[in-house]
Amino acid sequence: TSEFCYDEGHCDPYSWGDSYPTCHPLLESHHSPINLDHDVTRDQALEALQLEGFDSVQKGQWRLRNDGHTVVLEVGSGMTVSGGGLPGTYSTLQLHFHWGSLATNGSEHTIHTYRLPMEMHIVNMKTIHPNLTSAMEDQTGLAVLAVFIDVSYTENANFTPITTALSSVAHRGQSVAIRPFPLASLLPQDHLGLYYRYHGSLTTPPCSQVVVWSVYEVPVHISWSQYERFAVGVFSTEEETDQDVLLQNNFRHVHLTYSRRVYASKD
Ligand code: 1SD
Ligand code: ZN
Repeated sequence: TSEFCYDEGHCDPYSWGDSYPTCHPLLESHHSPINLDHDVTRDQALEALQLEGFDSVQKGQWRLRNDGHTVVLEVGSGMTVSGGGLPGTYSTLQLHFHWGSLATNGSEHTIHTYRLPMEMHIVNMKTIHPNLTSAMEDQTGLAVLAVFIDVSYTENANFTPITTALSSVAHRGQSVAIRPFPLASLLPQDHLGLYYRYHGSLTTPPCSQVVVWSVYEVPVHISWSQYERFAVGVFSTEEETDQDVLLQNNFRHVHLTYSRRVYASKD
């Protein structure tokens, strides 16, 4: 696979399609992210997602890793997501982040065209699949939960296991062990029943159209100094390279919905 990036030029999101044909936003294709707007359909049947194992402390170690495109927290097995109209049970694989810079917001989805500072993605794979390759052949093989992150004055202690570890994964390829903590602590504390639902794609190459998206409407908050650890503390380059390049604005542009319906749960 060839390299992809977020910097303007040869490898930015608008040119991903040159190296990854499945990233081309063809007519009627189902790409992500999208702008979430007034034209959503209320679906009273969309109840809150069932998050199993999210409240407990899992055994073993987790791993935080800089892959050059984001910072990923690989969580062990033991957590599943189901209900909320999902076509099956999905097991949680990892979560990762999309952010901006000191001057720009960096969420992937937008609400009424407004971009928030950050977005967290919790990636889950349908349990009937033995591996990602198999899940990527299923139109609903992955379920990603998206959480907007806003910036406020107060530190969010629930995020400190991640934000304090970022300095250990400043460079691409670096990773560090993280002691498991309840994943529910990273979710909004209220209105977990309020989310948007639509069918879309991975927001990174190969942009596979295999994702059932659930985007929580209510954001979580972190402090400005926690945000800075992402925005000016993580590099897309390896440690030995002559020049460090900050990893910033690692979000894909929004796509048209075409004939897709976007649903909103009722809370
Ligand atoms: O960017 C991630 C990518 O790193 C990988 O986790 C993939 C799932 O295999 O998902 C995309 S995203 O669509 O969740 N941004
Ligand atoms: Zn993502």
